[in-house]
Amino acid sequence: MEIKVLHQIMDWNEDVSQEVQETLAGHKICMVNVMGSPGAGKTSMITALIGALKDRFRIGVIEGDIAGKIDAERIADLGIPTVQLNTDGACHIEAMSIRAILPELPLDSLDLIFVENIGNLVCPAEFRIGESLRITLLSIPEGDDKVEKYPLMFTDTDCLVLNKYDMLPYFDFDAERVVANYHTVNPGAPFFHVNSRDGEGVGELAEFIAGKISAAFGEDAALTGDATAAGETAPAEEAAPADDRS
Ligand SMILES: Nc1nc2c(ncn2[C@@H]2O[C@H](COP(=O)(O)OP(=O)(O)OP(=O)(O)O)[C@@H](O)[C@H]2O)c(=O)[nH]1
Ligand SMILES: [Mg+2]
Repeated sequence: MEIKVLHQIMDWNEDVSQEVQETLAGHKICMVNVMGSPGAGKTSMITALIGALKDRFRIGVIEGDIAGKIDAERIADLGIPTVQLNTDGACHIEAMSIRAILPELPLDSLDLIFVENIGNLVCPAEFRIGESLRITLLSIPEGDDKVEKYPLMFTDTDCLVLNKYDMLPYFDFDAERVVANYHTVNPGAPFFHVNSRDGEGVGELAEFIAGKISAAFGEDAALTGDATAAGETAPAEEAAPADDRS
């Protein structure tokens, strides 16, 4: 007997993901799905990338957290249009939540949206949310065995950020092992050594993202207007919870 339920849910998410991607393409917006463990430095990296890219692209942020709006407040303090998405227990964001939340952002005034996914090395990799680009963070204190233990997170991504690289001298972390394992599951994929706290390595990562935007929307996708115009108007808002089906 065919078991259909999980298959239908996954297919449906893929359909909505496609719909979200088409909506964003219509607005010439690149959406970046930022994934990694709790505390890996996702918000810190997004903050650093905003600093590196805000003069070239109009940026918005969707902050995914199980509860609270601490991260959204951090980003909104930068003058960036920000929406907090609380999943109320779900361990990942699904495409339908992004579809529901997009109207809360000024889409006509944005070129780039960062989505901070729920801190988790498993579920977020399984659910496309309409993104054009996926970034997986692994921070040095988490250990150098994570690619072997959680391969999908490193297979189904467009780049790996080894964050908290400044911590390398203090941890028994073999970066070459990690990159070798990463390239086993994701041959030739780019990786970056980043310190999100002081900005080291963020410039290279920012150029990678800018290159992807240019490839998708052309060289003139870079900002021609006022980089901060969108950010001056929109406060952090709380949106409806994601469907709890983790
Ligand atoms: N030394 C160092 N600390 C960092 C770096 N990036 C982030 N941190 C610190 O790591 C802690 C967690 O950073 P966050 O950016 O909040 O991590 P997160 O992944 O957004 O965390 P959650 O949203 O809770 O999953 C904070 O104390 C940051 O200051 C880094 O590159 N180097
Ligand atoms: Mg965060």
